[in-house]
Amino acid sequence: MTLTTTHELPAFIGGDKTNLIGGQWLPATSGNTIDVINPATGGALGTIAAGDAADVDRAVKAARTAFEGEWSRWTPHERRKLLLRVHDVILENFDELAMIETLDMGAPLSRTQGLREWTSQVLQFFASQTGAGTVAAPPNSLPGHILTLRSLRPVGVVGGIIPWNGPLIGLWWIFGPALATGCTAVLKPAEDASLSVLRVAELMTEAGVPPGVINVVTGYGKDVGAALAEHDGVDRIAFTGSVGTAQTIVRASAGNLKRLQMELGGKSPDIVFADADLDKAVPGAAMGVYTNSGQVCVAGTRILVQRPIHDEFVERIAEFTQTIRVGDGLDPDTQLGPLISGRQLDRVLRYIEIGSGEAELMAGGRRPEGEGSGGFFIEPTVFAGATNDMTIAQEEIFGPVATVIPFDTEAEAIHLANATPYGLAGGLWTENVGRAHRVSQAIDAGTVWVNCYGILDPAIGFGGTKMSGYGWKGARDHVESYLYPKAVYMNIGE
Ligand code: TXE
Repeated sequence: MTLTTTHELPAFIGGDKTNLIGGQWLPATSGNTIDVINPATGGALGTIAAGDAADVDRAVKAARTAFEGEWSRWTPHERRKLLLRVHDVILENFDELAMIETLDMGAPLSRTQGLREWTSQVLQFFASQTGAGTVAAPPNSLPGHILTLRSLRPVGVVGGIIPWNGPLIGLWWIFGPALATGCTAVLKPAEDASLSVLRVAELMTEAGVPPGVINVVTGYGKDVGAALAEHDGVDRIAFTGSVGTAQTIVRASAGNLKRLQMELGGKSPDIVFADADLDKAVPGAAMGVYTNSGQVCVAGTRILVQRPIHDEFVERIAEFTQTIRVGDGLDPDTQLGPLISGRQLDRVLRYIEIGSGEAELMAGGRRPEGEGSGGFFIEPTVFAGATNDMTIAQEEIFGPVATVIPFDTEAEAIHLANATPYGLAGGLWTENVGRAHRVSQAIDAGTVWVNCYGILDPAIGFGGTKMSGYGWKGARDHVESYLYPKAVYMNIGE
């Protein structure tokens, strides 16, 4: 494992970061801070503000003032131009953002730099949607003197609560539709990974986003997230995270019946049929689990393999897994960086211990050799000889841990695929187009990949069912969830 320390760090790294509230950068009202830890070294990268309910209240009021002020008169055309300016400024500064993300949450530069094109697409997509609320006079069944006007109005102040596994992706699911529709937003990044969000907010301000339209309050979930979920001035919550926290937010948001979007975890199946092209299916299914060190909501962690190819598949995925380079994300050769935190490392190690008692450990399972950096590294890990009822097959581990489960028939594969409380995603590998169609329809999940895994077009989007939550991310559905329909019936007769 290589650790690189020779990079020139962005000037943004280091020092005490503050919150963006109503266009001003302000420390937490309490004065409290949280240390920012580089997960590859365990070393400090400065501090962020430890906000609380007082900061949330200020930010929500600033967002409300902005929502009701000049911003409400911006035309769709002006908002589109703003989103395109944001697009340009973000892309001009993308190398710096990628570096900040790598230092703050551990994903290798190969991944964070690779988000450039996706970021361009997501911003262009939301820029293309600014007319979504436009007033129309649809045909109706009323007498001719009744003119009906139907429009979609912005819901108001949106509270965004995002996790640490990809803030540079997650923030656009909030800021993008907010700018497209004329909403305003208060975003709470995860306490473990806030830096890229703060830098993006700074750049968005430079690009001309008016004061109060986007606000960022950093801090712990129990302080900032809970206050956002409860605040009567927030009209909608967009949350990505764990099921338990989602349930807390649903309860807390009942006071003013907030609209909710919940994108939660998964235990997604990835089915490899005997007719699959194993040269593609082995690395494809493996990286479907390991990407971002397994800290991906859609990770295909249950690999269901048809019995005739099961043993060969297990052998090959174990071999492939051992070739993956784990290390500091700043090293250009690194494929997998560290986990986000010591807490996450402990969680993954605990699951590996449980898995070792339940199934057969085929590869990985340890902290990498020579690991003495203080970073939170773990080897990618494969378990085989597993059954779908085992803990490692039912619970979201959120680490680079693959569980291989054999099956005999297509019907059994579908049954096993759906035998989980989650329904976020799934995948399958086959050369039979009929089977690809049948099985992709039968998997009870919001998103299914065939002969690939994890690709995502913002114009198409993804989402979940069952305990993976509700509310589509991307596409027109996402934009419309930031709007509410309004009808005006006008008597224009004598
Ligand atoms: O999640 P939390 P954690 C899963 C994954 C992971 C586990 C725990 O299995 O191992 O959850 O991660 C904020 N009110 N996922 O504890 O708590 C918190 O500050 C309002 C899957 O980090 O859900 C952070 O900003 N907000 C998931 C955000 O919620 C609260 C991604 C997510 O944290 C809060 C992350 C509260 N009471 C974890 N408590 C995915 N779907 O990708 C915390 N938060």
